[in-house]
Amino acid sequence: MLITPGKLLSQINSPADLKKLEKAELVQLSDELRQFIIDNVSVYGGHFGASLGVVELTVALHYVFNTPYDQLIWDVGHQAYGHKILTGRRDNFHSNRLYGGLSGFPKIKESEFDAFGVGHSSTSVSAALGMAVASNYLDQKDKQHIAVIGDGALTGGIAFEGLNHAGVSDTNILIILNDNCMSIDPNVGALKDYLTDITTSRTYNKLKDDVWKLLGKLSNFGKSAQEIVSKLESGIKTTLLSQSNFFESLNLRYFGPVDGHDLDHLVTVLNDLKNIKGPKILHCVTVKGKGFGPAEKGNATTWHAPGTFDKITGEIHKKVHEKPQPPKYQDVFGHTLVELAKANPNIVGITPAMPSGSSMNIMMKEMPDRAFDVGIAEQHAVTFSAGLATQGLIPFCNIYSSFMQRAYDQVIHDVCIQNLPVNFCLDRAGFAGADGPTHHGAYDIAYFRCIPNMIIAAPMDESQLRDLMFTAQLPRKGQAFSIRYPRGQGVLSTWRTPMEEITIGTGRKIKDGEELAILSIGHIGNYAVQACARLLEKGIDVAHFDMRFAKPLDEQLLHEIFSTFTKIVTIEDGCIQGGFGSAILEFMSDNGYHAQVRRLGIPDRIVEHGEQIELHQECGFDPEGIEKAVVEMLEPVRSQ
Ligand SMILES: Cc1ncc(C[n+]2csc(CCOP(=O)(O)OP(=O)(O)O)c2C)c(N)n1
Repeated sequence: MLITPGKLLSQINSPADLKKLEKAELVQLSDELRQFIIDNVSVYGGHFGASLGVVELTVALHYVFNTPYDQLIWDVGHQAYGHKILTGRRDNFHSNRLYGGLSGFPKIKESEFDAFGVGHSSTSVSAALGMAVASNYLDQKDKQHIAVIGDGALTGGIAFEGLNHAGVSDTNILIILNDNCMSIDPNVGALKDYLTDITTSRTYNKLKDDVWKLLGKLSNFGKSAQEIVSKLESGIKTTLLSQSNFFESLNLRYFGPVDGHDLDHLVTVLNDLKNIKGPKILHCVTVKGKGFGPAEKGNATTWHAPGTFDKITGEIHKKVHEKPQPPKYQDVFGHTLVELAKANPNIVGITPAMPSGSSMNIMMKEMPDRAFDVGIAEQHAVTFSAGLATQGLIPFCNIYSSFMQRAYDQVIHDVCIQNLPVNFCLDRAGFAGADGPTHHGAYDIAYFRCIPNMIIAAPMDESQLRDLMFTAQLPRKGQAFSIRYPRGQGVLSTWRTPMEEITIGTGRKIKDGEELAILSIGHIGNYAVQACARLLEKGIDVAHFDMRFAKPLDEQLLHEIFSTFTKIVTIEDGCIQGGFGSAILEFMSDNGYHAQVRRLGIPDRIVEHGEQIELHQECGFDPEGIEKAVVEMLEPVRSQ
């Protein structure tokens, strides 16, 4: 279904067209842009509230700055739909996040207007600063570099590292703080409180207003503008010694707060800031979901990425199923953690800014003093968990597989070297789906497998997830325990199964067979079950083992397997290089077995976005792909 853009928006094929509009027309354009986003997302799904919140900012930025020469970097990038639509991707926007379609995030190879690829948060300041330093070096001193970062993304450590460096740089960098008091869930931490304080402080804002009044006249001052700003600033600093500004103390000129929906004012302010050299920050206050009643007034977390909905009533479409559906893995995690925590007072939960996404919110609600949202701070989440473990607590630190990449050193240095029994639950392991390569949980088996003192497990169903979590909270000798599971539903119709211990490093036989053995790990093993059934219909009877652990491997079971089979297929929803299949190859080689091993999994290339099943098919490890691989391996034998 093609969505028709409004009258003005239909004329905008690039920011150059936007610049032809009168300033007075920009409000109408913003309304049309907002409506176009609503029309599209209500039908096709995707991120929503964040893009609506920056409509005016997006229009103003492209109106004032000379993109793509000026570099505009959106932090995380889930709010960049308006940017995509204004930069030549309007007519293709209905393909957003679909297989083969536009990416849901800015991406260098998608458009020259996407200055930097994003998806993981808090990178914009560092990237913009790198570009700004390069521009100085390349003598492009007129070039502007703008990072748009949310108050949520600002809680990430790398953002602070960027600010710290930016403050001592002589660069044309403008950081726009898009402050809507929300992360996906309500934002957390002392910085959030500080931002609220600074937004509501009367004294501070009165003085800042004075600066604004003068700034409006800056163009008349020419070169002396800089001097005037400096004077005013030092005046403010002296007056507000007791209430010093965090950003200014880092040597960043702080402007604002301004109303991020007042387009006219935004255009004026951005034009003024263009003339002020040096690193600076503009604090914009916006409303997530702005302009769409149900999102603006409703639950901002729900409207972060609501799925499809009725754009008139705001009713979110729910899929209707004839049969009861299996629960989502994340919910099984959330409920099971509470169940375990009720029985074991030492259990605590940690999430870096994903209470809803990981279902840690269930524990946060039931046991607020034992479950922590630490902000978008994966590194901190891991080391904080390590600290908790030193005192005998049993942390369950839930981090999406791809976000765990951020905390690799912390896992090695703070957890594994110190033999601390921290439990990691890695949600969204395997293909994330529509979020694409930045969010695929492809690497965790490989990157954890080489770390000593690390146990790596993956459940094939919800009941196993519970058993693994139960096992993980039992006393053990100082190893980390990683349990990975995918986005979406499990396979059982009920999740509240009785829990029992699984001996660490043991697999299980799912099915006997003759000619070949399939070795799977995790939920993807269910595809192997389907493939075995299809093969059986063709008269091919292969064995299937659910290995459950990639580390330690079930060596006893593997000895049996390699003594019986000379053809092995391994399957994992993770990278082939260095992953579970590689572990099997190592076992084979180390023990002097000779078998033909075919490894199925995520290949050594970047796999783009799409439905999970589409990506499994592309990579050849959907049930049909597995069947094909088995048939190919058996072919020479069978045709003899
Ligand atoms: C490293 C990392 N951790 C977690 C996320 C998941 N995530 C995506 S958007 C978001 C909230 C961002 O909040 P903010 O920057 O304030 O933007 P808003 O959505 O409020 O506009 C989070 C936690 C991520 N993208 N990257």
